[in-house]
Amino acid sequence: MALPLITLPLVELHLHIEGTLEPELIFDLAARNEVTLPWASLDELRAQYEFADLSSFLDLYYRNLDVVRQRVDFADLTRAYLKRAAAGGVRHAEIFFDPQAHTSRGIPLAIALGGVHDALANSVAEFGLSTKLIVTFLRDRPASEALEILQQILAGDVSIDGIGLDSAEVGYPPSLFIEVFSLARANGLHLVAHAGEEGPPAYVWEALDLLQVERVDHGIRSLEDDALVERLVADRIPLTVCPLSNVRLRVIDTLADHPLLGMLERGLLVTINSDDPAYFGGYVDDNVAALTAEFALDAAQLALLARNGIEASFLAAAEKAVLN
Ligand code: ES4
Ligand code: ZN
Repeated sequence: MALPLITLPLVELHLHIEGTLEPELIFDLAARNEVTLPWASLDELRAQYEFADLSSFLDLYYRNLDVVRQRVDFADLTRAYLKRAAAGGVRHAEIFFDPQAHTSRGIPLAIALGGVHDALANSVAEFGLSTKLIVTFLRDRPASEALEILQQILAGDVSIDGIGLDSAEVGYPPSLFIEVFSLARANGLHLVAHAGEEGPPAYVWEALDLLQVERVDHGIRSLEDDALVERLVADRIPLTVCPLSNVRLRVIDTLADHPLLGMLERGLLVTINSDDPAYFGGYVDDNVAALTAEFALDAAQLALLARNGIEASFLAAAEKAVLN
């Protein structure tokens, strides 16, 4: 029997909850919290969404968060993502949350993390979408700060599933975070890191060898190093690839230049994800649709990508079996 032409995404593994803050919600939260925005209209805000590179995007991403202040704001932001993801066919999401994007502007950790947790706690009942929560540390801030926050989280009452590393990559190698990752590992947390997005293959090696990450976020520059590709294939280390992000952050020129097919041919365990969908022009289903149109992906390729997402998740084997 022929497979259905479009296999909807089941799993999303690379999604920054802060990157789901849509322009409309920015205006709503500004009104709720009596924040004066530098933009007179939605169109004026949307005109800012042209990025030269990762750092020009991160400037706007951190700046827009100024409107997210109360526990209910964090819950509303998270609930809006869950609703949209479920509508796009997502059944399980492993969500990144950046504590330092909030603590650094005076929002208590408990407010921010608590609000995200409030929404996640109801996600299965409300949206039929299971979740895991991965706390990501900003690699361009001191590792001592990350360590302190991890210690606070471990002592607190919101349980998390893993840690990761994100923000500006070049100049901030994984080796800076060995102690943070050791503590997380000792506490049974899953480990991931952004590496090989703008940074060199050497950072992917460090993430694997020094941090012992189980997945690499982005990782597309791994293709520059054959020995690294062999290692990733041999160990079945998943790469959480984000095609529309790669285009919008100018990691590649156009979607047609995306190395997805080559990555699959080389046997890499590639998954498709949205990264920061409010900024990069689409949610995970939009990423899959764009790839399908660009590369004429067939049902078998779509099914492989969906299966890869399930395999790469941190779900238990029995939970994976339900999705497969
Ligand atoms: C990010 Cl695309 C990307 N890369 C690194 N850090 C990030 N934080 C949010 N989106
Ligand atoms: Zn990311």
